[in-house]
Amino acid sequence: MTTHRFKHVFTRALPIALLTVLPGCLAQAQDDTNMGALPASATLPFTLDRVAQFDTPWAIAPLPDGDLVITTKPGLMYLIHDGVAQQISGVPAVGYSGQNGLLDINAAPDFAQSGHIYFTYISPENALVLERATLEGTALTQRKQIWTQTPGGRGQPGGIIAFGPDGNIYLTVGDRMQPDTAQDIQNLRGKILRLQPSGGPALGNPFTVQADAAPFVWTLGHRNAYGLTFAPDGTLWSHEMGPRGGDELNRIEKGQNYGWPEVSNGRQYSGIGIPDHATRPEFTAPSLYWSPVIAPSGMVWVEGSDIAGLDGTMVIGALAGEGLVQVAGDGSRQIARWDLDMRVRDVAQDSNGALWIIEDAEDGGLYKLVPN
Ligand SMILES: [Ca+2]
Repeated sequence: MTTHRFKHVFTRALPIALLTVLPGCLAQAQDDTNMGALPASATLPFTLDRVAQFDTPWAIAPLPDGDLVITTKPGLMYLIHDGVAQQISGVPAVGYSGQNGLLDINAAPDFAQSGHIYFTYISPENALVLERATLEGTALTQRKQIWTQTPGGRGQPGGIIAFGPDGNIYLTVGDRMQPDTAQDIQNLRGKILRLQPSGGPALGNPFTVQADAAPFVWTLGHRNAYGLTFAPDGTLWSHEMGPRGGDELNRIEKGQNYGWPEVSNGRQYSGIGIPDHATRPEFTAPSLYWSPVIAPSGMVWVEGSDIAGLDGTMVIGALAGEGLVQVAGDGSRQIARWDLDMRVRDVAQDSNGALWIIEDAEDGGLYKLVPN
């Protein structure tokens, strides 16, 4: 990788003075931000309590009363109350295939009053849809499509929902396996969108002067982001899957371009190289990256946990990494990596402070993390 990076640096015209210091700096920077080769932690600060299991669960939504809602990729939704799962009725038909299906779910910040719950799925027509419904007991009612991707696409759907402190919805949309669309401001793939909870682009988005799709865009140049979370100070963090290598943790800032597919710290699956972020300063580089990959999926900012050392940090699920990864709250380093011998699809913290994970498998477990 280092040689690869130098090749791209040296093809650019750089002052001689810079060349004398740059190689060392870049090699250092690369080592400092690649978390992929760091060893797993020898001990776990928790044990796992398997509470329930589902066919290919995808996301966990904590509710204010301590209950959870679980989605499954094939298209079912469950309410978990006192460890017992009840199926939720009124869920729309989804296009279930490969990476597509019923995806993320979040209770609205005013759920206790409104009962509003927001979820994403791939429609039978292969479009990513953001929908709002009212959860009444174990039934979805008053469903409304807030946003529908036009055109749709193939895999790599994204679909992660986060509510901002500004009251708006932030939504990841994957590149749908059409990488070049991530750089097209008028194509809502490979983006993070910012929407009003009732639908329509949020006020103050960076590209409002342009017509049609662009007013929804908050950031661009993303590949397939399955993690999105706000820190208490309002910082928005996201992670995304790289190609072969180069999974990224990104600090998300208004109007920034994160570079996909022009730059990546990974390679194409064919083995063909892609220029690193450092070769193109107009693109925002990741805070951390993972080569080899962990395939990050799900992310939570932890506050008020009974597990030692977690507060003020972010915990990320890992599919290929088969466990959890803990990163510092400022995105500066990986603190721990816990091997759990399972593909972790999502991680969440309930209203009582307990952490939960779900496993990407046909008999995928829902586990509570119990402090040691
Ligand atoms: Ca990037």
